[in-house]
Amino acid sequence: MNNQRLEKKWQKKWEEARLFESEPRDDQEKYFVNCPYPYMNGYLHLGHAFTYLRADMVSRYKRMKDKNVLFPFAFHCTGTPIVAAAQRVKEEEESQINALKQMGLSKTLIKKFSKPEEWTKHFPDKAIQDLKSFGTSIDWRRSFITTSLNPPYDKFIKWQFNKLLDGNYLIKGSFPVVWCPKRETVVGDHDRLSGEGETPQEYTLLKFEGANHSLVAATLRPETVFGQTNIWVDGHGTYIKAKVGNEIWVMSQKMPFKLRLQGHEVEELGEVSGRDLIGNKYLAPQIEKEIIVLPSKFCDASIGSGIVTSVPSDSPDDYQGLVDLQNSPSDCDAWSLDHEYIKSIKPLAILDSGEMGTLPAPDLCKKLGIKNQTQRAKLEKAKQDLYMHSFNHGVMLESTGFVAGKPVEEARDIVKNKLVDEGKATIYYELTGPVQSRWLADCVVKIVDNQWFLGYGDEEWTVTTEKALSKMELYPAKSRNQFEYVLRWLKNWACVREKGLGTKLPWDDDWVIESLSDSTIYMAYYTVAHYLKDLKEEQMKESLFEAIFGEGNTKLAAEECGIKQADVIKWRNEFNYWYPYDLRISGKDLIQNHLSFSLFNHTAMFSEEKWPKGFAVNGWVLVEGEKMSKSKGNFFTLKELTAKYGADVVRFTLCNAGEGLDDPNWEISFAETAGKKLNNWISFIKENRGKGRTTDHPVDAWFREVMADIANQAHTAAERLKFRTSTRLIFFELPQYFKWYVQRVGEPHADIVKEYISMVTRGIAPIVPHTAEEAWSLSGEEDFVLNQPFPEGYPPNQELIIGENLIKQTLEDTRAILNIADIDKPEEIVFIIAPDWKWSAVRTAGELADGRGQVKLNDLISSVMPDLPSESKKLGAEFLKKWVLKDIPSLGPGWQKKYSQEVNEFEILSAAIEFFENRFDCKISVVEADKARSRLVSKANQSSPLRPAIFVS
Ligand code: A2H
Repeated sequence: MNNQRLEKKWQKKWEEARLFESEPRDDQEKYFVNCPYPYMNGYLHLGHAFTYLRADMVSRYKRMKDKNVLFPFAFHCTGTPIVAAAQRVKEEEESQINALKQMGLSKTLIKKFSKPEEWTKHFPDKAIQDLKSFGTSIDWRRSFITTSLNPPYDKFIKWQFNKLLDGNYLIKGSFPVVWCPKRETVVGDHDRLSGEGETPQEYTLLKFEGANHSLVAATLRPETVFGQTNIWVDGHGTYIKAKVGNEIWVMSQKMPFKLRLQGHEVEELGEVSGRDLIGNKYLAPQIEKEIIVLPSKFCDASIGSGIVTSVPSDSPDDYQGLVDLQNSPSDCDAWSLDHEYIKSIKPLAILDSGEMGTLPAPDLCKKLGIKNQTQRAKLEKAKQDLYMHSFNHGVMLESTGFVAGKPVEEARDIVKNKLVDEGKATIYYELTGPVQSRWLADCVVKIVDNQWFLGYGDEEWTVTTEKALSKMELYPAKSRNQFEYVLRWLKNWACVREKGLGTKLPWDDDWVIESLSDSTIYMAYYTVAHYLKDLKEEQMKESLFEAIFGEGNTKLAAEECGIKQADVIKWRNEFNYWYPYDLRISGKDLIQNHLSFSLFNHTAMFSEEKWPKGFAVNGWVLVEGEKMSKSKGNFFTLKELTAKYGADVVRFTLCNAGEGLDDPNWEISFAETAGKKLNNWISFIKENRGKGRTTDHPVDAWFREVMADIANQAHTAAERLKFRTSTRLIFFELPQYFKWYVQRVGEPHADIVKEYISMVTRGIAPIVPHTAEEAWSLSGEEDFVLNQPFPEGYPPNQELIIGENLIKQTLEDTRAILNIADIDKPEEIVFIIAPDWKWSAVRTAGELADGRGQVKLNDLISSVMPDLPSESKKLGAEFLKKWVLKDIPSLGPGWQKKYSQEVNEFEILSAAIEFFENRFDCKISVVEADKARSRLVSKANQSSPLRPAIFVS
């Protein structure tokens, strides 16, 4: 049977059995897992598939752990991308039409995509098909799309925002936002082609008064004004003179535009060349001294005003710029500057940067061997190091007067506020880095009035959210630092915008709630989504949501909304049953927004027992070690991969791609061979089911322990969501042991065959569910494998495990020796086992070993030698040396455990004589080293515990 037919068969059976339609059950513990819904402007791809597979593996695993599992799924349509793309289709823009063509859409269909609604229908439908073919265990009855296109969800979000407003979680004000000048809209992270994470940054714009105009310069360090020595401009650049309010400023060419967006009235008056500014003097703010304008190469016209105030004591750029001029009489000449005067300019110490001293910039430049201002990389590093260091450790010196003795951190705001109050500076914003919007425009900062913000910067809210985090289980545990950092770092978040699909602010129709803000508590909505679907507009009053999700009275809500009270109670109970969610799985890139926002909003909206219980984060999928991208041609949709390989192969390959925070890597060679591996398992079952002997064999007990051991390890891994590890153990390691078992016993025991088939099949069921169901039914079992327990095992009997390893090791060693000695047909083989004194020496070494298993030779010699019988002393010293220097390193950490067991090597090997004789077709015997005589004596000296000496002739 072809894999895809087999997969369809099982998908149909699951659907008919309604296996994934989860209902509350009082007698069973619930487990609610979810993952971020995808944005609906295209088909699902391999990156989506990885996260959704993880959620599906957990769902299936938890079902096998007898949990009542809910795994729902929905579709995100909020924001501008869909609207923008639909608009482009309407305008018949070629690249947009081609993108849709490439998705395989027909011409007539593409026409329909000029309406946003078409996107929100077409792509969810396709995503459902794709995820069903992928074998996901989703309860599709609870699916929905976001935005006002779905009235119940729209009402739910309105209820949320009214409640946030009541709770003072929303702040209104004028705020700097990232702005697309082309589309005239706020640009969230999702609306960017590049520049994710960049934000507006506050600068102090200093004014330098001249005879008939002022120069303006943006600084991040207003507290350093005390150390100003000169002003930098780009001598080859062109500046703009403009009237700003009542003042006349000289600034970069781009600045008038930016200033207007930040609320200034600007009238451009004409151009000024950089060269004409050089040599002039201007009154510097705060120090009220005239300082000279000098040329520099590092002035960047795209930052601030393109003019920089120079503080050579604390800015590596400024210091190096000055040194360059001082070193070059010819440059001074070329700019008509007096070289002697330039040489007289000295850095002024203004603050103490602790271990970096009071003139940190000159010191650092010399230390790093910076030669001139064009060494950008070195200067950039010096700049960053010093910036952080001064902020954290700097203290203002006496010479700074009103801020003397204050830490830099405090002085910065004091100086800034004073200069702004005196009209000598103003606040100005620039982005922390370049941002390009979806509409291909370079973004800038705009100050927007009447903006609404979620107050993630609020101290009290942050502390409550930190408390919620502290109670959560995180996978992997080491992601906790990142979450802690983000909760502290998050500032107020602009949660509305002027355009796009979504839910309007309930009290202000001009604003649409943006896409990261309407997807923070929707996991709660899943619990009742299938009930709310059919309600009429007038039935969806706030009281209904309050009664289901909050403290509301069900009777009053039922009356107001015209719904049966019994229904409202049922829905409320269903929410209470499933909530909070147990696990949300997501890419690690969403820690800094989606996941943290979800946590913040839960603490605002719900009582403590409804706060999320777990987050799992994973890396980004790589294809053959490279980032997946359309331009590289290594971009795969879920649909094409499932069509090519079948769902289980895609799942198996993705599961094998990685676990934890590392980026999972899709290996094509694995995908190419995975199908065969899975089919082999089916064939194995067909050949071996019902077979096996019914009499006992001594080695049976060993294999039972191995199964228990592997199951135990796999179970531990699966509990930490490490399904790659669990699958490797069960599907790759255990079969190797089974092979050995068959070698040892000839025909395996029937019970063991049955148990082995059952265990492997159950162990791989969360990962490759179709193959597992087929295998389960082929092996003659009833019901779905999904309803069976995942293997758990137990800590095995170590004696049995070590004993069998001794036989395996001895077989391998013997083969190696025969090989080296080039003996085809040995006449006799003798295994000579180590004497007791070697065992006790090794145990003593185990007691002396440090955490990494290492032992000091001298310590071992002085503990062991006195107790050795005199005839063994010489041999003893040699043995101890070899053990510490050669054996321990090759055994690896934790070796001690193996040797702490009582192992009767003589008995174990003697019991396997027949097995060895069959292998080597000669006489085999086992001798204890101290009983070895004549020809065996010298060989016997080589024996070690668990490594008998092997004599062959
Ligand atoms: B800072 P960001 Cl003491 N081109 O001010 C090049 N550099 C510019 C610039 C432009 N158009 N506009 C501003 N800058 C400089 C003082 C200072 C600064 C000290 C120490 C460090 C320091 C005195 N120069 O900046 O990363 C300004 O110099 C280190 C971060 O490009 C401004 O602050 O945004 C800083 O660069 C802005 O740095």
